[in-house]
Amino acid sequence: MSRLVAVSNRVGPIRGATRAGGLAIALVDSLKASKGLWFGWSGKIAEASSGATTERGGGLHTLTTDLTPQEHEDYYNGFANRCLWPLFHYRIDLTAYDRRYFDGYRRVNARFAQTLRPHLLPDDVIWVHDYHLIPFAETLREMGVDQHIGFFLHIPFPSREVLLTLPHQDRILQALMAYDLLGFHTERDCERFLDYAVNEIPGATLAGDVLCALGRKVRIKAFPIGIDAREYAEFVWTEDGQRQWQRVKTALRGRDQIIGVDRLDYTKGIPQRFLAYERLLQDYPATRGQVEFLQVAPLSRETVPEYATLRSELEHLSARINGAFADVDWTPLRYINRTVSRRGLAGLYRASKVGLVTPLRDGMNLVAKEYVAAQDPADPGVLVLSRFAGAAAQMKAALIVNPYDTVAVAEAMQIARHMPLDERQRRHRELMQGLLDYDIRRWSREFLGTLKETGGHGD
Ligand code: GDG
Repeated sequence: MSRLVAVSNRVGPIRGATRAGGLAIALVDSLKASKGLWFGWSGKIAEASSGATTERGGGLHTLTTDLTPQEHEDYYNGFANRCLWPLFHYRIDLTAYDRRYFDGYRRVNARFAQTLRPHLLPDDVIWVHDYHLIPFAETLREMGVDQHIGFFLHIPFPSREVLLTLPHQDRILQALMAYDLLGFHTERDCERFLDYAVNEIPGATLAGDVLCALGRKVRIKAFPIGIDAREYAEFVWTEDGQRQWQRVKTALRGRDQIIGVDRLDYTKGIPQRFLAYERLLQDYPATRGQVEFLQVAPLSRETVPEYATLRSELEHLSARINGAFADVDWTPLRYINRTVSRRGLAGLYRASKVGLVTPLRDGMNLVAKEYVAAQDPADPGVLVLSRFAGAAAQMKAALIVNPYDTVAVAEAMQIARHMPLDERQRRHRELMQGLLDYDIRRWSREFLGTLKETGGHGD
């Protein structure tokens, strides 16, 4: 059995951490099964980048390296989070291209690849994750590494016209061609990538799902990420799950709760969602005093200026809505920046009649899946889901909305609140079946299976 080497910007959190998510769990499973190695940034910033640290424990082998303050600024904050992240989410207006960022991004990727190189074994299968590490394989190939290397993009792949606005986008495309397999969440992402590659690389050809260009062959395939739905449903019954569920039920006193859960990020459409909720209270006066909206939005990327702007916008909007509609015994909108434990979150979902997942763009969106998994099959809540989330391609039994249309989103909240039980059950059954059919373990199994049979496409 070949060994899995997983490469991601952050290694872990592995277990016990409040934010340990499905991805970490899926990787840990596959890593343990193959006695694999997990490599990436330690999460620490140190004045001098001091080689790498190896750790073994709990059946897991990790290799991590620190970033210098300059590397952190250029590679992580700069090119990854102020350039690729907004651009790939269609926010050209927020994309801050800077040549320094791009150089730093390539330098860190090259240094990471050089750090990993001596630890590689001839039969290794290497799985690189996400937009931080696009050029990683290119350096490995330059150093003669010919093992199977796959890449999975967790965020959307944008349309060709959007990508062409990025200076040096051809370097990104060239870097992607160093892999054997490129995985995306949806068929639409694959199509957008192929449209871009076939039209922008002279001489590129496509045979089935294999792209031939620049002397290499790369397979392109969709692998929609899932969750462990069975385990997630159990979270409701844990101590934390029960505690949060009961707290909310007591506080609600029979009112309907609508819930939103997102990292505080401008891609998630939180201001538009607040406006849609305001619209609900305006257009349907009977909802006043009868519904509460809970938005959990833990802070993220706080050192990136666009996130600070979003934070103050949301503080302003939430104050405006509560100021206009609150009563002495009713707070229409509860907006919290605190991180809730993973199990506690399941209790909050369970206590909510409506799950409002309305990103402006999203690779997949796991909150949509978690909300469904946490529902009571006998009396389930209703998922209202943005058509621009990758999840919408799979979760067709949700109420699909356009997040920019605040009137329609307000209307969907009303439809969800008043949906008859048999329709809620039917939709929930269909959604849950989808989650069970294609869960997180199948996602990693299929990606790795495809990668192993795909290798050797290089020149
Ligand atoms: C990227 C892509 C793609 C949120 N608040 C709390 C908390 N969370 C957890 C959720 C969920 C996760 O964070 C968020 O996952 P998403 O999928 O919604 O979004 P991103 O973080 O942007 O992830 C995305 C994903 O990668 C996987 O490929 O789906 O499209 O953007 O699990 O529950 N967890 C806890 N407390 C919180 O307060 N414990």
